[in-house]
Amino acid sequence: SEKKTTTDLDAVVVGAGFAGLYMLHRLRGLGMGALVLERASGVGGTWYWNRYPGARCDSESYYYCYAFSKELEQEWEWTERYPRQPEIKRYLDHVTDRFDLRRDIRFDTAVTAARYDEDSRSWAVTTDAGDTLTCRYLITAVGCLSAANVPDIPGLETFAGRWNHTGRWPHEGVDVTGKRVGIVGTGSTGIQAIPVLAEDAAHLTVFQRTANYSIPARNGPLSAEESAAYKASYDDIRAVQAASTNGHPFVVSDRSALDATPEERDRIYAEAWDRGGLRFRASFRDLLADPDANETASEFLRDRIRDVVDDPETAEKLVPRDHGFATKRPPIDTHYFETYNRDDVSLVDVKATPIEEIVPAGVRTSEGVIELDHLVFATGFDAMTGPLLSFEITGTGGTTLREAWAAGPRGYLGLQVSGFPNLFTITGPGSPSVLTNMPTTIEQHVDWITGCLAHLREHGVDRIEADPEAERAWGEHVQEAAEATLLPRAASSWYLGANVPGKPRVFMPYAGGFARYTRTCTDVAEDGYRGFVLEPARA
Ligand code: NA7
Repeated sequence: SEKKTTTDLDAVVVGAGFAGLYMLHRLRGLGMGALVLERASGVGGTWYWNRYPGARCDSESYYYCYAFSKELEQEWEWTERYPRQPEIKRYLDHVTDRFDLRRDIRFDTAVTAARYDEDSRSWAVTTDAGDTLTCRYLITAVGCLSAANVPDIPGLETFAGRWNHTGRWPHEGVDVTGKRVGIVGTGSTGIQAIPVLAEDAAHLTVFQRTANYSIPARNGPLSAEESAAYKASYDDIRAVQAASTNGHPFVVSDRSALDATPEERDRIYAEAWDRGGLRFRASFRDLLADPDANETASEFLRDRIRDVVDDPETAEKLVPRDHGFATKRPPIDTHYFETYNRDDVSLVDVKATPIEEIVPAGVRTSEGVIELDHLVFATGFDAMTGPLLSFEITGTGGTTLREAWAAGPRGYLGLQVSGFPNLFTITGPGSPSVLTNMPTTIEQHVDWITGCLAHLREHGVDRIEADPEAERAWGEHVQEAAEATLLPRAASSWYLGANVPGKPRVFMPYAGGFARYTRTCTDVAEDGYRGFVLEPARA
């Protein structure tokens, strides 16, 4: 096909998920010419790709959505407490059409490279169709969890059955009825998929590396009354989210777990357990700050696993000991631990019984071959940096982002990287992103970038770049904020890059809290974009 060159766009946005869609809407509002490039055939990002059985959001539907349009908030009807993947995909399709976004999205178009040109102060973006687009601003909306991590297990190519990564699930679905299925991974994804796969499979074998805590989701249909009540209180809900640590509309208790008597603590945890969901974390103020406080919650949750799982040996394998509750991303579930009471489900602890190789018939562990027809990798993602390094971004002096990040990601506010002028990274490393309710964080970033672009235009500026010193100070602050919590102590956490062999161990998201982060971003802007170097357009 003929190679096309599109020039003089104000902005190119990479990705058409929650972030890219809203960014396009705001760029339109500025009267800017913008295009979104999307490798998938439809909108949705995470919610386009993650179609595995049981795929569902762990945030509740009434706040896992955009806040920018009151009309949208009022007209959309969620059907369940936690939305399933198809429902979120429908929502994002609705948003796309309602705001007439589709005409400026190029689907089935993957960006292969982007190169900054200092003479024209613009980016040249090339696509897998061989097209080139030039634009003043390049804005990545590639998500934090979109680069699939498939473990490099010897012999995978010899497997006679089929295998899939959960984040690349076939759109036609996978029928596991009557099949012997294996699943590797017990993170949020595995914990959602395991009970659903167990229903259909002839036998399910779970390969667990690190045992995990999980809180029951207590999912169910959203009644008309509940829905109406949320809709009537959106102003309050949004205010609580804005003032929160994690972008969820929960008020964290101001009590220390250590000030409560054991009986009080048990009562509070039992109530949180019965209510279900991520709110469990808000039971006390110091669960993520004080190891002794954390241990009280961890121990409560270990006991629940022992209550639920009938076979004591299996229960002990499932009890987490390597990390404290919520120091890794805490999963929530529907009948996860109960699933191990089925006689057609078995658990392999791969730390005790390692996977040695994959053979045509299945998985060979140190104890022999487990025969399988289908193998599922719920093995997570090359988080935060993976998506940004999946195509080659070249900044000033011919330096690539991969080179700049060889020792781990750096960036200012998670929004810009020095050496890469006019590049904005929505939910980039060093932003709160994955520690928060994503749509909330995304809107804050997009709004900030929109304000910044308006400011640049107003002041005749056409080049903005993070100052290396401000970037260094921010990096230090990100590490200090992490050290003030228990999060960096979870050695196997993907927040640290620990799940990807060879990845630098750097704590990537900003753990200082969403409200504090937002205040910092606002101050920086009000202070004339402190820490950014702004250069007026050349005559
Ligand atoms: P996660 O949370 O990274 O979980 C991946 C799971 O796969 C986890 O249990 C890993 O064990 C396991 N894993 C990864 N590689 C291997 C190998 N090589 N062998 C055995 N087991 C392995 O990804 P999810 O998709 O569940 O969730 C990602 C996020 O999506 C989630 O946090 C939410 O934000 C939504 P490990 O713990 O590394 O020992």
